[in-house]
Amino acid sequence: MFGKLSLSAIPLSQPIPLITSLAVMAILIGVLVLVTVKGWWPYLWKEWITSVDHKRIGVMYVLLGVVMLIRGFADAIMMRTQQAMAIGAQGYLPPEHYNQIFSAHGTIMILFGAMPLVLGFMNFLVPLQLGVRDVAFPTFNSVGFWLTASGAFLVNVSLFVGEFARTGWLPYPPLSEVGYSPGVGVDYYLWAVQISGVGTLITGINIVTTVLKMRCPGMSYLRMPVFTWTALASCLLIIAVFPILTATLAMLTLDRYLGFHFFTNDAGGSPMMFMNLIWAWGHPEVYILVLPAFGIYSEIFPTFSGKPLFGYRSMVAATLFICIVSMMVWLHHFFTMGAGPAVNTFFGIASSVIAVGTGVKIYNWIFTMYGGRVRMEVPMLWSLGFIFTFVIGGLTGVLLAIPPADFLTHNSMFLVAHFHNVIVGGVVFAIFAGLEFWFPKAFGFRLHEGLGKAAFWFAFVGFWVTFAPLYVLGLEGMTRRLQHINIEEWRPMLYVSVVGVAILIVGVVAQVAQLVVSIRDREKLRDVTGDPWDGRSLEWATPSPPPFFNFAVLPNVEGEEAYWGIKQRAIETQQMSPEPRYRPIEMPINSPVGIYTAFFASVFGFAMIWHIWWLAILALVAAFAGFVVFAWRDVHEFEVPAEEVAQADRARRASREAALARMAAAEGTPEGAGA
Ligand code: HEM
Ligand SMILES: [Cu+2]
Repeated sequence: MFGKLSLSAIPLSQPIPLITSLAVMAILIGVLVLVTVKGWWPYLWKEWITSVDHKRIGVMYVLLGVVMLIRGFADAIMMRTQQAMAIGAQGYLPPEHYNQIFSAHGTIMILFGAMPLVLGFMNFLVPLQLGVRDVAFPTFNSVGFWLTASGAFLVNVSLFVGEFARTGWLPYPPLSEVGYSPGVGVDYYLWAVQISGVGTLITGINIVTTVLKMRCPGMSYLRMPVFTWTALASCLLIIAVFPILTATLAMLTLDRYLGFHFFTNDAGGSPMMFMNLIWAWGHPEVYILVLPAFGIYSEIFPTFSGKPLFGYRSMVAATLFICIVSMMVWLHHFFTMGAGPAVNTFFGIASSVIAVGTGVKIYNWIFTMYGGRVRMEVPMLWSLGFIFTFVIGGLTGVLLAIPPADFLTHNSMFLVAHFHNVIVGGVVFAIFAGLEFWFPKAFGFRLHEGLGKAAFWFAFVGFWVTFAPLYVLGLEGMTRRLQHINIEEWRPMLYVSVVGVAILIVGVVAQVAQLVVSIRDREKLRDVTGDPWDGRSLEWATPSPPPFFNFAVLPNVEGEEAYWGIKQRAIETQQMSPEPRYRPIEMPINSPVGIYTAFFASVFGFAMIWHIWWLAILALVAAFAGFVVFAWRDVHEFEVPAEEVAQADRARRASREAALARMAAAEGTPEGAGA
């Protein structure tokens, strides 16, 4: 009846997961009770859960990512403290638990932390930057988000019921085959990643279609903001490689469930095939994350330097170059596997060539600042921290891409330091820069500046104190994923690294405090203009937060930096363009199909993990039935009357006119006159 599921699946004898489970459940129940008592359900259901508005979906993606980032950070704290305590001793984590933690940490950080954050930025920004009202398939978009949430949910369930994989974040066979991993851990991994992968593919298709088909009048390809370009490149990669992931996981699933032998040496399969397939997805995956991050920096450097981006066209070319070459280097992840010198040389050179494209970008960002009036606000601090950190991460990457050098550093702490340099310095710093930058757009008020600066400095210093010692340890020969350590010489550096984690914790606390304080002081921090940073692209032409239809009348773009041009003209002539003729507009209606599908996808995944076949079949049928019902609906859109559109837009125009008048008044004063 319940397959492999029994009471023994709940970790009653292990205090750490048990206490965590109970605490998380207490918080969850608390939140649910609060929402019920306050009567917030109708609002949440109508405005958020069933919303198909790309901005709301973007915000929910970001929220999911932030929560999972904190969860992954908790794992990181445990790993670093365990290793510091386990020098010539056992430490406090039993081996099988430690192995689950590093597997969950990597999986969560990449697939359920960074990925939703990056997808959230794309969802929120791309339609605004293109001057359109929504993505190409709004309801599909909601399904994509909820499927990602479903995967994240299953990973967290593994903490309470059963176990997680002990294979590392990429489940290499034969370790992940039933023979060596008989439990449900790998199955949790397989179904969680499979379900969220479908969601990611949906979002990828949506963004690519939006960029190719839905730009506002005048928005030619070479006038698109660089963030939108990077979103396009990233989503093209998603469409190219996520199907590989799906197929690979499906093959491993067949191996585990039905005794196929795709990846076992006996009976003719090959574990090397898994390596090739998983990294054919895995390497592009890191570029799926880092390209949009480059896009975020490309918006921030011009804005805070008061200058257009240097070398716009070379930036676009470099983006596309990286997009293509990133698919040709996967084999550098297994140089040591005996492919021979010719193959290794090819992949070594291909890998190093990516650094050329990245170098172009770094120079462009530096030249953007050169001669500009640079404002050192919080997004800019993260961006400068990124340049420093990422350049070093890139250099050590080039080192690893030299096959003979990789024979020494492969699977060592040096590698761990390298990829955290690029992934934290590149992607996570971009996320924090972007959150600070676009927060006022999404919510209508800025974040507290002092706490933002504190958060940056603690995170930056904490990052380096944590990870620089790992380079040293790697060169001293320490391998990754050690549960306990018997070489006394490694002690000092392991201790320094723990100090770094303590500094990072302060940074995280500052970040959370910033949010709390800013919400408390939101009236003081209110952004009335919609353009708090003197921005250059179209999202800053809307009020903060933008109305659900984004633009009352689609903008007409005449040149690169669409909004900057419109703004300069208004300032020169001291007046705005004449009021347009407002028309009624059509907007898509809300739909519960996303949450409905995700609910049954979660049940399906859970049932498959525990071999509860009847429930799996039922849930699968229910999930698809939802789609069929949805496809048959008659009403897709509702009409917003012209009067409502006009009213919203007149309010926006009034606040812009007030801003113009303020600027004109400032012009009269002595300092203003020189500007
Ligand atoms: C900021 C504090 C962080 C710390 C202290 C930390 C710590 C660690 C440690 C110690 C390991 C190696 C475990 C081992 O193999 O011995 C590791 C692995 C990993 N981390 Fe982090 N991490 C942090 C943040 C992140 C972030 C933000 C990401 C991604 C966005 C990330 C992604 C990964 C991945 C993919 C692995 C590889 C896991 C594996 O090979 O199984 N980490 N981390
Ligand atoms: Cu790679």
